[in-house]
Amino acid sequence: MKKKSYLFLSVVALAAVMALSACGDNGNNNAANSPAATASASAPAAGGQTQEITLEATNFQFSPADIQAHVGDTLKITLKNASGNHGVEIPDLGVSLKNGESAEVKLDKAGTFDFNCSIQCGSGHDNMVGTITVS
Ligand SMILES: [Cu+2]
Repeated sequence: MKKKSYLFLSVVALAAVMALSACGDNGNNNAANSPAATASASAPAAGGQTQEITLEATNFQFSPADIQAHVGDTLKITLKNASGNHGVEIPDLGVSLKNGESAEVKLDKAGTFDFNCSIQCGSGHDNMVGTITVS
């Protein structure tokens, strides 16, 4: 009976020892040179903020016409007619405002909510639209 199995085990053991010792090499440690994390300059992405928005209506547009918000935010919207006579309605959010009126809406779902002028104000009435994007 040959003792091949003992020989095999010895080779394996030797290989294992060599592999372990190879890990002893100390690589360059550049942690000290790492730049400090740059301060976050952007607004927090999480919802829960209250945004006060004065929607200014002129002949014939709203400003701002593109409103961005996050789920969980509350929008306080006030309509202000700067020229002409306009109203605003946001059908999907159940909001309808006349000049000088305000409404507070809690945004509890993501989506795109269109708003439009609610008073037949003239030739550009159909152009008076905007969007609230909630993400
Ligand atoms: Cu109108």
